[in-house]
Parts: sequence; structure tokens; C-alpha cells
Amino acid sequence: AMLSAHANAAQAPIPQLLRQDGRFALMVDGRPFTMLGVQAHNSSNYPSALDKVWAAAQDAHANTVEIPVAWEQLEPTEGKFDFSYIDTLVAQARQNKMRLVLLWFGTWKNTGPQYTPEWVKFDNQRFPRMVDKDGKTIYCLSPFGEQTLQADANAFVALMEHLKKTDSAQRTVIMVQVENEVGTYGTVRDFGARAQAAFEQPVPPAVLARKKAPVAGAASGSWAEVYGPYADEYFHAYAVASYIETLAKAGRAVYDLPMYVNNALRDPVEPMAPWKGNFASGGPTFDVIDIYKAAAPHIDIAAPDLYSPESKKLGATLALFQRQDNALFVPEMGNAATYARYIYQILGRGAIGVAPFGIDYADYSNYPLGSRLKDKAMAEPFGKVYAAFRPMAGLWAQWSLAGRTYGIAEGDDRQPQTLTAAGWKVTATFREWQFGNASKDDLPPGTESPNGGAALAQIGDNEFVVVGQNVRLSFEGAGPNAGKPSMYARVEEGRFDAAGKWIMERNWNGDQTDWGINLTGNPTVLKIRLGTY
Ligand code: N0T
Repeated sequence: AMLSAHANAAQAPIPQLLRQDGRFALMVDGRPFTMLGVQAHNSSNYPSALDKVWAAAQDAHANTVEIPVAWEQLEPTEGKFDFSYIDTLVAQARQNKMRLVLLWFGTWKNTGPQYTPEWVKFDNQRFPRMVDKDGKTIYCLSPFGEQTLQADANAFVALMEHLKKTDSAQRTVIMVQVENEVGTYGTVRDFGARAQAAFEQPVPPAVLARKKAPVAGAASGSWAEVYGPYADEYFHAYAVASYIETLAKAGRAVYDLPMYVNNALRDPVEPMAPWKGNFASGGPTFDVIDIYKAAAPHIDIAAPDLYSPESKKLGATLALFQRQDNALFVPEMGNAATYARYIYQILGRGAIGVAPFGIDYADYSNYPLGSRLKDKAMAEPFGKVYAAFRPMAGLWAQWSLAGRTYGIAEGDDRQPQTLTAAGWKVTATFREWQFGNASKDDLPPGTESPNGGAALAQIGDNEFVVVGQNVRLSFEGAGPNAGKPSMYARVEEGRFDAAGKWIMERNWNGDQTDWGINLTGNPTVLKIRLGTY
């Protein structure tokens, strides 16, 4: 009894997702946490691969590593669990002062069953695959496989039990991703007998209550009656989400960590239309977030994996996934340098975290999706941004929860952008020298391709914390200050210390502010106070 009382006293509060006024914070050790994450490669989930993961994560100045846990490694023989990788991983994460997000690669990894144990992979009898419209068995495991669900949930619960046993004191693991980029490529839904019978049943009330039909249909009835041409996709989303819910609910019953699903996106800007092979049907695409919410209440977040670097698409995706009922979290993003600037936009909008994918010195590059590079030069653009955010990551999460933060990333069009905070309008321009205006044929180095960005937190009526790179910011009065002349009271360069106290290093004035607030390729933190006269 003494011992367990002791253990309890030493427990840090369990991580949880806090929601307040339609905004969110990931609470870690009882405090808002900004996850400056990186994701390891797909085959780095073995003790011998970890050195290269930590090295890259350190160079990136990350505070969290997302890394797979494969069903095939946890339960190579049915019913016999091997936690040795988890134990090594968690111990080394602690030595490296990193938090972990575990990625459960089970029934579905990028929709396929390649991470399931061999005893699952080839047993279509016990673990049925989906059947397409023509009755052909396809690659993807069916969400209607009762034994598949039972076996996956069983392994997942074993993992959560083990984490509860070994990590309740330190909470090194802060979140769990359930499966990876689920859904199905090439077939809109399962046409197997069990699936077909379910498809003909009435749409469950929880779905009817949340998901409006994009085209006029019946108010209730079968999927086809209610959702018309969207019925197949919606039904498949419901089936996959319900399967995931069973895992998440059972896992959280033993150890209640925040859980999320990630998504290989559908195009956010093309006109809405029924599925035509253009994305993984049944995955948590933006159009079916409501169905995931209805079917999977134990999943906190449907999260976008950002692999389209076009600024318009990327911004549209962020807007679609950030909702009053869905925290913005970016569990994957390309690791090419062009993505680094989006960290400002993502964290400025109030995301709980972000993680470029493949920040890992394994001898692997997923170019052209991400960077060609595999060494320090690959981690560096992200490391610079994270290094600037890192000392104020906790404060940032508080400001973000309070709705005081804003973010901008340079657009592909290189055009100026504005944002309006309380009493102040801020204009961001790009490709400017620090002194004077640039001309088209005399542009500053490092601005050949878009890489500017800025994130601002309004910490007082006339006061901002600013972090950014390759951008010029100009402030003018707005709202109650509109039309009033203004000037800087202070433009302090510095940093926040561990206690959250601002340490000023110098005050910018004269040439350093006459042409606006000009941030170079070296991300800088400023505390700016303005006044009107
Ligand atoms: C991601 C990663 C890994 C515009 C790819 C991205 C990771 C998985 N899949 O390296 O496999 O485990 O989640 C899919 C990107 C779709 C193509 C988008 C083109």
C-alpha cells in the first residue's frame, strides 16, 4: 500500500486535449504544450534504428518524436507480446528529453495490411479482405472482419496496458495515432456480404444528426436513400470509423491518452463531387469529419497530412480541419525546406502541434513527396524555426488557447498579406531588403523560392510577440486606433527564459526599424510595443 501511494504521488497528470471556447490545448504535465514534432521514417521502429532518429530530432530542436509501433512487432505470434522495442524507445526518449506520439500501425497503414503480423496477412478466412463491386477480393482488410477487429483491438489494448504500467509516472508518451491514413484506394467501399447487408440498413441516428446530405435526399432511411451519390463513401467512412472507435474506446478504458486519426487528403479546392477514385475512400477526409465524430467519439482529432506544398491548397486544408469540434493538429507534413515556413501559419492559427515527416537520418528520402536530402541540411530549416519557438512553446500554447495568435506563410504568389488583431493591422511583405525597397532584379539572398513566415501573439492591447523569417512586418492602427498615427515604443529582441520571463537582448531602433520590422532567414523573436499619438 505504501509503495502504490508513493507511485501515485509521483504521477504527472495524464495528457489530455482541453477545449475552451472552440479552441484547444494539448495539456502535458497539466500545462498547455505546443508540440514541435518530427516524424521518423516508416521502418525506424527498431532499437537499432533509433540513434538516427534522435540525432535528427535534436538537430530539429523538436520536443516530440512521432514513431511507429507495428502490430507485427508487438505480436509476432498470436497471443505472445513483445514490448522490448517500446521499452527501449521510451527509455531513450527520456534520455533525449523527447516526448513521444506512438503511431499504431495495425489493420491499416496507408490503407494496406503490411504492418499486420504474418498470421493475419495471409488468412483471408479469419481476416477477410474487402470485395469490390465485381466481387473481386482486393488488398485492403475489411472493416467488417469481426476477428480482425477483435485481434487488432486486443493487441492495441495490450500496448495501452503496457504504457499504463511503464509510463504513468513520467508520461513520456503523450498521444496515440490509431492506424495510419486509413480508407481504401481504388474501391469506394466493401461490397462483401456483411458490408452489403449493413449498407442496406438505415443510417444510424448519430450520423443523421451530424452529416447533412450534399444533395437533396430522404431525411432518414438507407444510406443510398439519404446520401444518394455520396452513400458509398459515407458508408465506408462510417464502417472504418466505427472499427477505429472500438480500438480507441477499449484502449482508453485502460489508459486514457488523447487519440487521433490522420488523413491522406482529398483535394480541398476542387468542387465537391462523389468519390471517383481520387482519394482513399473511407478515410477521414474533410467531407466526412462529421461522420468520424458521430462514429468515433473516442477519437479526439481528425488530422491532415500535408503533402501538397501549394500555399492555396495547404491553407484551404488547414481551414477545413480546424473546427470548433476538431482541434488543428498536423501530424505529418513534407520535410522539403519549402514546408518550414508553414510552421508559422500552422502554429499561428492555433494548432496544438506540427511534425514534418522523415526528420530521421535513416538512409532514405521520400523525394519527390519530401526532401531529397537525408542529412543535417534536411533538418536545418525546421530546426531554425523550432529553435525560435522552443523557449516559449508553453507560453505559445497558452496564447493560442486564448485566441491571441496569428500566423502567416509566404504565398506562392509572393504577394503581401494582412492580418487584423485587436486595435492593429499588420501587413507582411516579402522579398525586401532590410533597408529600403528591393527591386525585381536585385532581390535579397535566400528569397529565390517562398520561405517567409511570421507568427504573432498579441499579449497586450498594444503589445505583440513576433517570430518569423524572411518577412517585413508593418503595423498600423485599426479598430479604435484606425487613422491614428503610431510608432514603436519598443522593439526588443530577446527570448523567454524557462520561467516565462522575457530576457531582452537589445532594442531595435533607427535603421533596424525605419523600413519596418525586417526579419532575415535567421528566425528571430521580438517583443514589440506600439503607441499612438
Ligand atoms: C505518408 C508518408 C508515409 C500530393 C509518405 C503520404 C506515412 C504516410 N503518406 O512518405 O508513408 O506513413 O502517412 C501520402 C501522400 C499522398 C500523395 C499526395 C500527393
